[in-house]
Amino acid sequence: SYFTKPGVGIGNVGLSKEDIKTSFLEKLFYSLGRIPVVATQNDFYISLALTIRDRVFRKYVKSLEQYAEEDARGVAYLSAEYLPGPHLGNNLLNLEIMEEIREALAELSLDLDELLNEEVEPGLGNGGLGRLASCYMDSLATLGIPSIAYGIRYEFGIFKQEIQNGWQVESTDKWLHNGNPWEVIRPEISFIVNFGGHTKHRRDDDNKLHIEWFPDSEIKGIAYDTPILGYQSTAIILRLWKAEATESFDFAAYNLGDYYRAVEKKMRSENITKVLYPNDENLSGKELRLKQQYFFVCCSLQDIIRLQLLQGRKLETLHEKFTIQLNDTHPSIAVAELMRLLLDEHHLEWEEAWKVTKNTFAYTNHTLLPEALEKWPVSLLRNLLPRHLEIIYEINSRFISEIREHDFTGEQISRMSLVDDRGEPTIRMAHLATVGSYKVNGVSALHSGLLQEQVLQDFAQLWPEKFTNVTNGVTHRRFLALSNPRLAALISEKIGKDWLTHLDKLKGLESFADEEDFRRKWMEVKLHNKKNLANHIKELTGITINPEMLIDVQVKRIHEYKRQHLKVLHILSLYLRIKKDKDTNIPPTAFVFGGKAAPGYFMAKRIIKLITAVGDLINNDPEVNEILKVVFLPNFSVKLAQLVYPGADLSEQISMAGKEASGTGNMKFALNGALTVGTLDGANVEIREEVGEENFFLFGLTTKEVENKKAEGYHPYKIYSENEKLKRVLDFLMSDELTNGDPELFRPVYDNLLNQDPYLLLEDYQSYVDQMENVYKVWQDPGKWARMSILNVANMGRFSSDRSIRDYCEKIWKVEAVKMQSE
Ligand code: 26Y
Repeated sequence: SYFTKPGVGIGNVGLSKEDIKTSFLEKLFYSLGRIPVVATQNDFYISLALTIRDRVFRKYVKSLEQYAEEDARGVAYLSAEYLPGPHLGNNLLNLEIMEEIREALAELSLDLDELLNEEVEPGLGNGGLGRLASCYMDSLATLGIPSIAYGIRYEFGIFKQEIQNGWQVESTDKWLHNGNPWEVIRPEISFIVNFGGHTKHRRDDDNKLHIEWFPDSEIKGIAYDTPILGYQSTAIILRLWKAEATESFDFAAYNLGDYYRAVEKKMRSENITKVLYPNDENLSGKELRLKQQYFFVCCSLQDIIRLQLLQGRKLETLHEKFTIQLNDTHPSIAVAELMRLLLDEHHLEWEEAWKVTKNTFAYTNHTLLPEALEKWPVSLLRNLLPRHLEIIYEINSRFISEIREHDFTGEQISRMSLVDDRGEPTIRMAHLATVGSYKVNGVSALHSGLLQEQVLQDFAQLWPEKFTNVTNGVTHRRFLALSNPRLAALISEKIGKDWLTHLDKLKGLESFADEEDFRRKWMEVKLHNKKNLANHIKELTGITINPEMLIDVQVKRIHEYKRQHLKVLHILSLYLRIKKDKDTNIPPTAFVFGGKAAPGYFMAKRIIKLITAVGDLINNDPEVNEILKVVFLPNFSVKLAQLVYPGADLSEQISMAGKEASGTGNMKFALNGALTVGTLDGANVEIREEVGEENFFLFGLTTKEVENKKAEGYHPYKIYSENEKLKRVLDFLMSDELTNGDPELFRPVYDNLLNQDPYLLLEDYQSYVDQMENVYKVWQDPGKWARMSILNVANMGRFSSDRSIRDYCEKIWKVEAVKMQSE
């Protein structure tokens, strides 16, 4: 081992307070050229980050050695999005040196919390899907699963959200502005990616067909590696690709002397990794987005092939050494690209190449929403990736011949085809991913069931054994141990620290749920976290909330199916009860919202304006603002999330049943002792099963009932006219008090709800309002609330991403953990 050679690879990377202090000052001096008296907080942060990165890399090299020694089978995770959150705190937690570092810094008159606050997080994703990928990296590393994660190094991540005059205003996220101490550029790991042009088919003397692609442009992808450390254990690499122009292309292709045009071309090719598309679950068929997808897939597959060949193995056995997980359809062009690489570059026969391909990939579906299912126009593919289009056609024609042999109707066959030619011909990427994979999974029990009954039902009939479920999970290390240290300490005091690696152990808390003293301590921790949240709310919005209030939170992307506006209707009903009915029976509540709207999503942006308008009205009305407060927290992020979940009493999970594939925020809230009010949607169903129905506030139609309601003809206007209280609330949306005399302001919301209401807000309204009354009844019994909160946490074991990753390993990947030998 490299580590056992005397004096080699060791360096000063000890974990003691003194070792760290020395390294930290050395980094400041030698890597930044600074001495403490002139250094900025950011200089100190960078020095600390570099100090810690050394320790993390040491763990990484060590794990790599072990994987190589065991010749282990491994996972490559392909995702267009990652939301890792701040690295520093998590790495300190996982190295178990938080307190030593705090002391070391204090001895240098520095404050760890201030340095932690300097970090700008990589916002390389939109929401749930990107955060899930990062939770899975945490668990892959912790469990010691040989793995590598690939993605795109967007120069600008998800936009920064500000609220101006109540509206969302977007600006660019310059996350690399102060440099990024966590990544290492790997100039030697770089690949060429081609685009455009045409193909030529020719037969050789043996009548063997040779196909050659003559692209008309090329771009280089360069690897940037960020180590992700697991708890007490190994590290894995997040490898993100940045696009650069190739030398040969930008200059040789142009007339000598035409320097500026050459440079312009160079800039254009570097555009590919400039910015993350800020749409989630809402398609915009942009050419650049397809270029991004192909770019990162092409680099990643070449890298995987490089690793396979480096180990002296043949490509015919690629699927034995690697499994490649597709995080939604965003990387699904990989199916065609792997075929191209095997056929055209490495000269395998079709049958052999197809066998390898379909035994290598597995596909996770994250949505049933038709508007989020990717379809690429054939014309676009023909221009950008002509060879891939040919391959897709060939896969399709062989697939269709195969299903013709089964009892499928003509209608089913055209439904299953990879090509949708009703209207402008498009390629259905979910079908490509399904045909090209050995396993397909949904992300909660309900969602996986619906996937097999709806979107992919014909495929499930054809290949029932291909379909499975892996319920999502979250890393309880970041979202409990790191972000809620007081609750973590209280838990460890009662049941020890095993829960950090075995979340099931939380079950041990159940027996303390009736202990008076434990309940008191539990609620003291919650109150402390609520004060902390209230302070941040004050700082970010200027709004004062009393920490004793019930803190009722909905944080997630803004989308009509998630029904933030249903929450607004409830708030308005309370407001009107206070103002009009002089009702004094409403417990003081702070309603907290957060989340971004896709910049082009009209309704979502209106909903933000609605929330802030209701907030302005309520927060400034002395008759109401002692009882109700409404806050919109701008720029929701992982960093903010870590502050919000610990301070929440109530978690809003109120999507229309059948629409939220899983949800993961629901798990993070419950893990921090918030109670849930929610529908039977996504993972809510399983959370309720685990915590017990008596510890969950359920309301609304079930998926089946939603289907029936829609089938029989849904008439929201009828509900409006028959429910007087609801009518009063809805009409208030058009009132001058709320709209300041602009009747158009919320008319789109009003009209939509009265006439279409595709997500059944009016249908579920009464049931929601009634269940909220029940919430208030329990809230007024603090002992009961505390008990329910403890029981929720005690039963969250199943929702650790460690369990999800173990499920993936067993049900899908057939990959095993590698045991680390101590140094
Ligand atoms: C195609 C493009 C417009 C697109 C871009 C991003 C489509 C979808 C997305 C992101 C989807 C997403 O975040 N889905 C969420 O995945 C979570 C993790 O599985 C689920 O918990 C959550 O219910 C689902 O909405």
